[in-house]
Amino acid sequence: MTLSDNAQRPASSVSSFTSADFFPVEAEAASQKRRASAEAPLLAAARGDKPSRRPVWMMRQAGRSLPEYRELRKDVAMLDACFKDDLLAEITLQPVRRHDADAAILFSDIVVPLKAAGIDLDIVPGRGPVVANPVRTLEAVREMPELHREQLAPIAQGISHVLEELRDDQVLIGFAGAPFTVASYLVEGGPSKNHEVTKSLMYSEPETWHALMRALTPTIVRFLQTQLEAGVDAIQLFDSWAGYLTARDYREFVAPYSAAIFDAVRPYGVPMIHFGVGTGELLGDMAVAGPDVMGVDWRVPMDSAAARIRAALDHHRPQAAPADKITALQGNLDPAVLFAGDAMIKKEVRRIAAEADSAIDRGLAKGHIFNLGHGVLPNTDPDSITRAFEEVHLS
Ligand code: 1CP
Repeated sequence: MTLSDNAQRPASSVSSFTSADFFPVEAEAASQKRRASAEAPLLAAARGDKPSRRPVWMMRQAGRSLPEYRELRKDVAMLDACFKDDLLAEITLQPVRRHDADAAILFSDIVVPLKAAGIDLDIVPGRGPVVANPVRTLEAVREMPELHREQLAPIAQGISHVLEELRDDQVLIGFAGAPFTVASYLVEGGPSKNHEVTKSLMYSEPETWHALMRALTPTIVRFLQTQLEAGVDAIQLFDSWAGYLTARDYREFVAPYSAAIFDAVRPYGVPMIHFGVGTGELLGDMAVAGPDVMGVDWRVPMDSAAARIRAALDHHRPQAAPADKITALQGNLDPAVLFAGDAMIKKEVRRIAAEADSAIDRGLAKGHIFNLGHGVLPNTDPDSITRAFEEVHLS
């Protein structure tokens, strides 16, 4: 099976992947590598048990704001750092040591599996991922290379270094970009404000769009499988830019592929988190795709988010047990609040904790993992981040 075989399948078979599209599932072997205790606060909160303290980590906690990160990266390009096992492990661990985080997020990027497969792209400082030859035709989709296990060997190696140092109450979160968000970089050729080239391809050439999504899905699953088999304790699927879509378009052009990814990864038995920016209108549909934990951006209060998720799952799974009609919640401090001083940080942490607890008490959510409502902003003072972590642990 090659990616071009995938791309040639008719668009009507959107979500019907076979096991041959992915690596063989090695769930047993993967579970032996994991070492976080089942009592780790993040795992307890994701399952719906009472954690020993409110777990917290921050998207983009690795890199960016930390002087020790800038020092390590001084002479190393971003993508080179992602493929050096020692370096990626050290960068992953820096924020955990500094802030007493309940989770490490693997230092990598959503374009790493594309780079590993041989697609010509770079991460340009101050800009983001830039693709040499944007993918906008069926021919270009068919030429996309397949991802092989050995191309990700340094990442698997880096994960085993991280696991050696984490405490057993701290989890390692692996991640991937969801097909829509990854496709947006491939189609636009780089970061985009409005995603107009991507949307125009979706609307005017749906066959090409579905072929691209079909081609990307196995690459993303394989990237996650590699991380899971190396021992990550949880995964997050970032659909950062899905909030640019209407719910109708999301359902038709995106959801089947994100759902196929959750289906493929579920046998590994780890918590699966889903997040996108500005996705208040999509929370229900994103939850229906199958995650255990829904990341909430800062624009929607946690209790409203929980009610939206619960309503969508109730509608979609009328016969399911009550516990399968809710998810855990992750979020949702506005990253800008970290610039606003200790009093405001404390006030907002308490408000968010109370809103999440109210949703849990009312049976609308399983648990709460504290996070930002998007990533740490580059100029954030690391001490403000530490204080926010302390405040969450007191809440
Ligand atoms: O030189 C540098 O330091 C580059 C900045 C940087 C960093 C630190 C980039 C370029 N990527 C990363 C690491 C990264 N990327 C992580 C690691 C760990 C952590 O979270 O602490 C993660 C999870 C990502 C994921 C990622 N990359 C996303 C999804 C999350 C999100 O923020 O929405 C996206 C959209 C990207 C693309 C990307 N990579 C880098 C940048 C600047 C961007 C965004 C560009 C844009 O605005 O479109």
